[in-house]
Amino acid sequence: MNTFRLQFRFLAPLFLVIAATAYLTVPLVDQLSLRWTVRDLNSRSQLIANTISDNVFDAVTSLDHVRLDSIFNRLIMDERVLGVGICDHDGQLSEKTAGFPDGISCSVADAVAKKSSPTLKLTRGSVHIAVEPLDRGVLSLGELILVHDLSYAEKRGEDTRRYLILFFVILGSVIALITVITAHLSLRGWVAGARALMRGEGLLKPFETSSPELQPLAQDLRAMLRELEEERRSRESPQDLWTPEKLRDLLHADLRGDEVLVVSNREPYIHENTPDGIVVKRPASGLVTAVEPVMRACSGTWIAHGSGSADRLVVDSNDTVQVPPDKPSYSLKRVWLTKEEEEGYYYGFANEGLWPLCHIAHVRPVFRVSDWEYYKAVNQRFADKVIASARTDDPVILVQDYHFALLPQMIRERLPRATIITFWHIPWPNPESFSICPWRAELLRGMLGSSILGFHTRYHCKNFIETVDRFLETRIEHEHSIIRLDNRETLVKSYPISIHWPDEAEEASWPSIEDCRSELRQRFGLSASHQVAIGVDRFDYTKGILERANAVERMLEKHPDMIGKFSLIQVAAPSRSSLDEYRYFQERLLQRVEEINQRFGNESYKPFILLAEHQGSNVLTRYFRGAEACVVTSLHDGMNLVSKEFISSRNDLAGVLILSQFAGAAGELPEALIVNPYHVEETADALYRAMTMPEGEQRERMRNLRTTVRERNVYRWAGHMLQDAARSRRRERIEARLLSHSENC
Ligand code: GDG
Repeated sequence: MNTFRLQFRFLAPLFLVIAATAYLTVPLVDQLSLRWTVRDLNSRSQLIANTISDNVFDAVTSLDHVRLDSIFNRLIMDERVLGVGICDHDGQLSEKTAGFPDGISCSVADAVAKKSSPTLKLTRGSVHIAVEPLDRGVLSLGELILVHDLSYAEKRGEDTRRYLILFFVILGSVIALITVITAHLSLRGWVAGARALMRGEGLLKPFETSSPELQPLAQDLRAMLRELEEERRSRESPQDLWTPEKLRDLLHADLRGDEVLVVSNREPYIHENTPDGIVVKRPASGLVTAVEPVMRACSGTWIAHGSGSADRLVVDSNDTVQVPPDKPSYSLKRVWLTKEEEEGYYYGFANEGLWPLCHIAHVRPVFRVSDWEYYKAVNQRFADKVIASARTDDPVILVQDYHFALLPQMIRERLPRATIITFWHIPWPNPESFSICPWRAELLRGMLGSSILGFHTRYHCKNFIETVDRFLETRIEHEHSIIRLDNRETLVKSYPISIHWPDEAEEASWPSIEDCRSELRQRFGLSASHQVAIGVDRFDYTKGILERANAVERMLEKHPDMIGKFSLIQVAAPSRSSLDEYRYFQERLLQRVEEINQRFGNESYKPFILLAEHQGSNVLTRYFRGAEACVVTSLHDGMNLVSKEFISSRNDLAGVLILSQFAGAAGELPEALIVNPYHVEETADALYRAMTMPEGEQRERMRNLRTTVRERNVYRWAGHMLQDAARSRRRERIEARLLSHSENC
């Protein structure tokens, strides 16, 4: 509306000016054209007179009327010549042609011819009169009168006037049209500029469509925003730690209590039938460890595969159960899968295909068409469940991991206003490795249905962006890590995952370090001074457990004095054991462990103690606290939470972390002993160094490690993602408002 008012204010004076110009110009052009016509007729008349005067003279003097008529008749054959006549010395019209206008006498002709514009208005129209002397030498016969019809000139004037008016009307319309279009475009330009400004992007790029006049302003604002953001982040001092309360506040303030849904394959609580009745189990999963605190804070709905034998027995008619069992604070909605679906989608496509594809662990990915079909179908099933569970049309949906690469796009199609945050918990390979997957484009498109796509490290983000660049037609803003596909944008960003940092009450519930040490040693029949390193992993070939065993062997070779005094206790929680690769790996490890234990051990001593069973989380904490070191030698790992759990358990500031350079955590924890697990020598040396490290050095390293993990805890991980989601929602709301404003205009 405002635009129209603006345009009207500009157009009204414009039309007035054009009308006034037309009003002044038309008569002027009329006069000008008459003057040119008169001048033409003057010369024409003179030319005619000069041409015929001799002949006329001869005809008159010889009284040859026939000849005179013939000359005059030939003249009046010209349609513009109305008549020709001769005035004698007495001022009488002695000769005249037929059609000579009645009202023109010799005196009238003389009078008119003397005027600057020798024209005369008669009843039948205007005429031009020219009077030329008819003489030869000193002899004069009188004057030749030539009368030209001026009606054709009048008609031409009328035409000119009409064309002129038409010209002014067209000119006015064109100017008005240009004004309207320019006004609209410039408004849209400003709107686009404002939008880009709010996105904090685009305006600095010369090829962006935003209006140039906004660019300096945008630069200033962006710089200011960046400073504010940095200031805010730097203000994240230990006093301003991310806590469950802070996360809850964020959800209420920034997301205004918006609906939050989580989707993952693994459920956070598994109900199992046992001889003692139904028991609830917590799975050994980094993902569950990380996401559970978020759900506790926001009381949303978690949708996951119901895999427990008693899962169906405890749900309501909506397949939902309230959890945690001791203090229900959110809903767990279960999706049921058939054995075939689980095998195809989970074991097949996700774990035999995508898992080895994304981890550089030298295990070949297997891609079967049937698995792919199940993967698609199960993703669709979860999408349907999410859509059916959503109470609003713009929920915040947290999609977890490589089991659901297609889900974001499937949800997006039905809930276009949803904010979909997908977190990929495992590494992202380089484009060459990813190209192995026959359905690479479909997977990438599916993931780009997300509003935000999170990885643990910048390196994984870079790999993902390069992969998209290689295989899809998209627009990528490398500066801001934004990928645009089908008019939608996905922010690709790193959010290093972490753990819940224990509070004082939890720490107080832990047994003392001394108790943990002695309990651990007693359990495995070791002496009080026996040195122990601990490893805790799912029994997975990516975790480098075999390389760890090799390092133990090499360390004992190099330092025989350690034989009988050192053991590595390895917890290997069973995982995906039905898959061939996992079985082969487990068999190979058992064999290797057997060899090492035979070589260096005896009846009462084993240098490598393998516990291939799931342990309670409180047991793990005690093991961490009772060991001299924790060994993480993953061949490739998205982040690795075990390293952070070890650090959090060591409030005595003792203990050494040995950490693979190929775990995402290595980037955050440089005070660990960083090793290349493929380098047996280096890992063996690190083991020895850990066992011999002075207490002071352990303290220094551990203090820094603890500060890092405490500050960069899991609430910060979730908080940063949700803050970005809130920011994107605010931006979308403002954009929608601007769009509707510009459309109303
Ligand atoms: C994926 C990524 C990323 C292990 N054994 C037992 C047990 N666990 C717990 C650990 C830890 C979790 O499982 C394992 O987490 P990780 O991070 O080490 O590894 P993944 O399971 O492969 O997790 C990984 C993670 O997702 C999060 O994004 O860090 O890179 O691969 O919490 O303590 N827990 C219990 N008993 C066991 O026997 N209770």
